Amino acid sequence: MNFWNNPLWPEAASKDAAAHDKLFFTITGLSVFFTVLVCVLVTVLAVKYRRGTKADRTNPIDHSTKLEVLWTGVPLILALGTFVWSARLFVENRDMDRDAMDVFVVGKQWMWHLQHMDGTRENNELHLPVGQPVKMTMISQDVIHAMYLPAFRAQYHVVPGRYTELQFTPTKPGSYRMLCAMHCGTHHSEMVGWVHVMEADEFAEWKEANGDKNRPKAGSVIEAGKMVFEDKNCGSCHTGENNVKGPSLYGIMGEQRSLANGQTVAVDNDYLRLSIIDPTSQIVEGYDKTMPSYSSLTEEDILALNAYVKSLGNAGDLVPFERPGAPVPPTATAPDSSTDTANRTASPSTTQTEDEIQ
Ligand code: HEC
Ligand SMILES: [Cu+2]
Repeated sequence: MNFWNNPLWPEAASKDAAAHDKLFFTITGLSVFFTVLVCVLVTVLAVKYRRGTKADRTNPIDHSTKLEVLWTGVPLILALGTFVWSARLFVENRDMDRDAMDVFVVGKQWMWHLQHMDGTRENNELHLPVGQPVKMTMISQDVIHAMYLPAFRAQYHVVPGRYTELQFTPTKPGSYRMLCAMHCGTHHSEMVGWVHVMEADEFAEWKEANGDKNRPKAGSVIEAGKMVFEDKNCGSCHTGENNVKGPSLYGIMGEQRSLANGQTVAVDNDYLRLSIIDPTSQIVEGYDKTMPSYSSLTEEDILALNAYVKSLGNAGDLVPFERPGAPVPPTATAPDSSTDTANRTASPSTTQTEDEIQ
């Protein structure tokens, strides 16, 4: 399946591809239409009124409100229409699907490094089951790259120092190009790979056959994170409860944090990453600058640590053990669980109010 032989158009192999193609063709069509219209008018009028022709030059029109409204109004409506259309597609596509299958991506000069949540690693290749929404969490180890999957009409920058996300749903089995769309150095053009979309049972077989070969000893990403956590002795300060040495990391993913400087921030992958490599940048309220910096950890170790922290009592996820001292969650009775979760995880040493949590 090599679409280089057909340079005009890559295959449409994702859920959003058709909608994006429609928009793309509409914008291209409009541009071609107006370009041709203006070119033809310029040529015809230039020829007709060139010096020396006998064209009728009596009563030259110097103003026509009707014409002006027409040539301002029509393009305005068309432009606003395409704006609303594309903005809606964009917002829909950037609204991340929480139930999507997670894939971690690290870009580096000049290769793509991909990891499935069960720990299976791949380089410049990614195997996916058909019909399954996929969410990539991506970061670069060096310069700016861009994950570009033309057949899925998906592209997003992969930058050092912060996570970006990309989601798509492959709809057709086959092999499709994975490219880097950001000029990232000498061998940028070689930073290419393949996405292999397979039927669900084939994918399961592939996992079975290749999992062991590619899987690190630690097993899943969460287990790998746990290994780093134990290796670096994070647990000497972070236990299941807030204590004098450090705050509990249980259930913090997705919650709000009050900082010593009075700010409130949301705990997400970026916050966790910063807390680990540069702890003094954001001090949790009630604590001092006692956590050492772990800036020497690799991006992969940090991604694994994040996955591990997220697994610690995040509602609906893997819960290794009950948070000590946590009140029994009112699962059956409380349909509006947002404040309950916040209350459960609000730490005794910080003074979060209901307002801050919102
Ligand atoms: C010497 C004790 C100590 C060690 C060891 C330590 N931390 Fe911390 N950690 C703290 C303290 C104190 C804070 C709160 C102050 C701050 O934000 O820096 C904190 C905050 C954090 C936060 C932000 C938590 C929140 O509630 O918002 C994260 C995430 C974190 N640590 C992860 C780690 C990881 C991962 C490791 C191991 C690689 C680690 N820590 C090792 C003491 C420690
Ligand atoms: Cu690149």
